Amino acid sequence: MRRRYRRFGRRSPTLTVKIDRIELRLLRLPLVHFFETSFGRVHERAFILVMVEQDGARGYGECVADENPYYSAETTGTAWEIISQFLAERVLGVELAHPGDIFPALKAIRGHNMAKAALEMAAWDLYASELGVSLSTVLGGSADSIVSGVSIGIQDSIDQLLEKIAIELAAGYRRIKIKIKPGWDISAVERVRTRFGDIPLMVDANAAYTLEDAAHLAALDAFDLMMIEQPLEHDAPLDHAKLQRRLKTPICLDESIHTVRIAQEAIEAGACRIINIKPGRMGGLRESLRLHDVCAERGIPVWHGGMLESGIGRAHNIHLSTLPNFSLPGDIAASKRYYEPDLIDPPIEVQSDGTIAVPTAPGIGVGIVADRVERATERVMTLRK
Ligand code: OSB
Ligand code: MG
Repeated sequence: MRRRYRRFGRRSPTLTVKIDRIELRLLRLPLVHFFETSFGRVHERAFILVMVEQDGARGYGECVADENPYYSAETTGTAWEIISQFLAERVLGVELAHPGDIFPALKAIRGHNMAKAALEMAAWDLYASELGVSLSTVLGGSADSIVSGVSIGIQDSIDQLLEKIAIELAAGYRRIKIKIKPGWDISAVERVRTRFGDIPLMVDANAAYTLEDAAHLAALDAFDLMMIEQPLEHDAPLDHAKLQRRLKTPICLDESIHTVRIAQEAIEAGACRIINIKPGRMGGLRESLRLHDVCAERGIPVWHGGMLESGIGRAHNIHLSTLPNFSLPGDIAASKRYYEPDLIDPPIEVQSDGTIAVPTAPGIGVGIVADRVERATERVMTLRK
């Protein structure tokens, strides 16, 4: 029992979770700079903001599902439907001992992890706020700052990519990740290495290759990359294992990892040596903590991924990243790289040493600017028991 408490966060003997109101908002924010992956280019981000209320206290969670089902099958539309039609009734007015009990309470609903995560994470924020401690404390993390890297999308030219990298290195970021796809891979990496030497560098293919590209991908071994993230399709753990046997460069999985069990099987099969944790992909913070622990036990380092979150989702990510096996820099960068202004004030900033300070105020510990949220809102729904 003790062990369970430690694994799923700090518990209060008196405080319980009993949500009496849920508010969903569909928001849309323009991106400061377009973001291009192997799925295509985006100039704005639509997402659902979930607010949960308990006796007047509030907690917030950001749903990372996008408008389009490209990175994952979930969308803003499916998440809205699943939260309002299936998840809300399983938590509204239901007394649970801890926010870590929400994910199991939603077990009847298969998948839809991003929808589940947004609701669950809002409840964690509320719980930590009510305890008067930061979310990282409730999660069991101890770091007071986290190490930040950047994810740089595909650009119009390699010269532009090099300029962006120069700017981010000057800002202090401790790891550069570039997106790759067929036709924008080996020569881009080669030019980055030629210009910037042995900077901490990795690539993310967002599932753009197949095992038939193994020989081509093996050419990346010459560049001493920290890892190659999700080279093959999301449903191909055994192909990743075959590819890993042909590569020196460690494979990191992102899109493939939706459950702790899939992660265990992927690790056992040799499909990856590193895992990227995104709580949206896992169904929330409880499952992210479990994945973190399973990876730690098996000697698999993890790092925190990003989904172009606003400062609200970003704050959650910072708190989760304080756990000890987050030993590689995450895709958690300053607000101003994404939104100007962000939904929070003060914004999240990166120090010149490439670190981000963990907010110390209760809950996620950031100030949400109500009128910015209001102005970005396209649709609102309130759910009560
Ligand atoms: O694959 O990690 C990814 C953004 C949206 C969807 C998928 C991914 C990403 C990023 C951006 O790489 C990370 C960030 O800066 O938020
Ligand atoms: Mg990725």
